[in-house]
Amino acid sequence: MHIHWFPGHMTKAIRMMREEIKLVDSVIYVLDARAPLACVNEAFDEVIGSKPRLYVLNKADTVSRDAVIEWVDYFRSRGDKCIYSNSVSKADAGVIVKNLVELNEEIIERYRQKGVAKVVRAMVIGVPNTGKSTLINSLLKEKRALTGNKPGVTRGKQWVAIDPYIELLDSPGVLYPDYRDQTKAMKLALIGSVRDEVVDQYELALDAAAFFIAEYPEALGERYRLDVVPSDPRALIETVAARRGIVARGGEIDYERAAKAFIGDYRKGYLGKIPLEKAGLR
Ligand SMILES: Nc1nc2c(ncn2[C@@H]2O[C@H](COP(=O)(O)OP(=O)(O)O)[C@@H](O)[C@H]2O)c(=O)[nH]1
Ligand SMILES: [Mg+2]
Repeated sequence: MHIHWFPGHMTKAIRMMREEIKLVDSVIYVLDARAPLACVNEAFDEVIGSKPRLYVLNKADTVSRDAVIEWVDYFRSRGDKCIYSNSVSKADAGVIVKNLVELNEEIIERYRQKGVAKVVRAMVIGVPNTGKSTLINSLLKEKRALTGNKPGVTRGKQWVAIDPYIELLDSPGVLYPDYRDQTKAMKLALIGSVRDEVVDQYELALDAAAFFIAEYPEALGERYRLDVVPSDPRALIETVAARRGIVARGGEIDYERAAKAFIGDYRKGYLGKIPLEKAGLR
């Protein structure tokens, strides 16, 4: 598979971020818990500079508790602040707010000494589809931020006050320009951070199949009721097609549809809580 995708609006988005970062005290850096390192956009480091950042491993419900805790430990061992969240539920909202306040403790205290209650402003950043808007929504009493399961739903500036003293700035997802690392690109495509329209779905399914055959054959065996899991990615896609009755006119296998079904199975969690990256084992 080969993905080359860095459309102009992504470059523009980075430029916009450089301006908007000036308006905030800190950053909430949202990563997909299934592939946290693939979600790291090196271009963000320069944008964030020395502003305090809180990493949030979002979609924590899509991997095992152990896997997400290992990632939290990994980031903390680097000296970074890191928590995890399932933003679809509101269960982790309290932890996020508490950590955001802690992240800004110094500046809050500085203002307090001057007798001023500081309004903390944070920018929520991350590659597309990591759940930035959903996370902001989860902190709100009422739904307001726009969300969608497609990269690029968030456009323009969106300030959201979650209480009188905390304001969050949503941002459009920005992908990094570096597609030399095609493994990273494959993971980003699988978690929906690269638009499906620009990725060959069959090629993506083959890469994903090769990965799952090597790392999680039991999960495949269970999902598709197989005594023997094919060692060949193409054969696995054919098995998926057979199990789902996916045939084109004339009785041929519809590879494109089978590929999409397979990718969909992963995204919907039907293959199980499978991380694409494990801390310490990448
Ligand atoms: N399972 C799960 N899905 C989530 C979570 N957070 C967001 N999503 C889903 O991920 C998709 C993208 O979310 P969105 O907030 O639009 O992502 P954004 O592009 O980063 O703003 C939506 O379908 C959300 O419902 C989460 O914690 N767990
Ligand atoms: Mg969004």
